[in-house]
Amino acid sequence: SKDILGAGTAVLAGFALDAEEELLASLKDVVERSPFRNMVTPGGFRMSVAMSNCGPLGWVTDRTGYRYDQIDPEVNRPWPAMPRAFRELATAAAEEAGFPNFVPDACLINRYEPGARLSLHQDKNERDFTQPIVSVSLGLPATFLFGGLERGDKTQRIQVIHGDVLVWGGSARLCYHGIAPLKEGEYPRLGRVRYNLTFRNVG
Ligand code: MD3
Ligand code: FE
Repeated sequence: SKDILGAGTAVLAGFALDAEEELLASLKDVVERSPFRNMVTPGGFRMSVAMSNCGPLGWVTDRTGYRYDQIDPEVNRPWPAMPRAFRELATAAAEEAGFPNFVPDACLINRYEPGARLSLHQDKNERDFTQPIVSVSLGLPATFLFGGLERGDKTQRIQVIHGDVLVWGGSARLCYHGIAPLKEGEYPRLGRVRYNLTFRNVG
């Protein structure tokens, strides 16, 4: 299952399971300081996915556009430091996928409740597209939509579950992708929620 999406991508099933306790404790610490919020897109829509960030740079959107910012605009402070357990998991996963020099400087934390979705988009706010993106799924399962370089290209559907880590590099890096509306459900200990950690080198 490691290369089904093309060179530079990897599906690392269960890769986060050994670190799950530390990851969940660290996630709680981060969102105590920079709480989840539903941001507004440049077009004026409130996102159904609630977001926070940790690390030197955080992804934000508002009526003026998308950007990476050192400051959490909700609390007017820098984003919380990236927890060691987060950083170590991301670098280990990248290395496993063939990116031994990945140094994440941004971690976007997405929270999905049933019905929340992320429509098809490309990630183009980073400087160096040769750097991979590492994604960690926790909690409820989700259907990941993975398309091509054009919005209209046909999409593959990939199921991701708690503990899965996906690495997106190489030719997949600029492909359209999204998350189908989260199905109703309950994950032991976490409840009606999916979290996704997205690690990037933004530069
Ligand atoms: C494939 N988040 O935050 S992460 C995002 O599960 C985002 O919350 C999704 O897309 C989530 O931008 C998916 C995985 C991901 C991230 C970037 C990609 C997959 C990607 C870039 C290219 C191709
Ligand atoms: Fe994305």
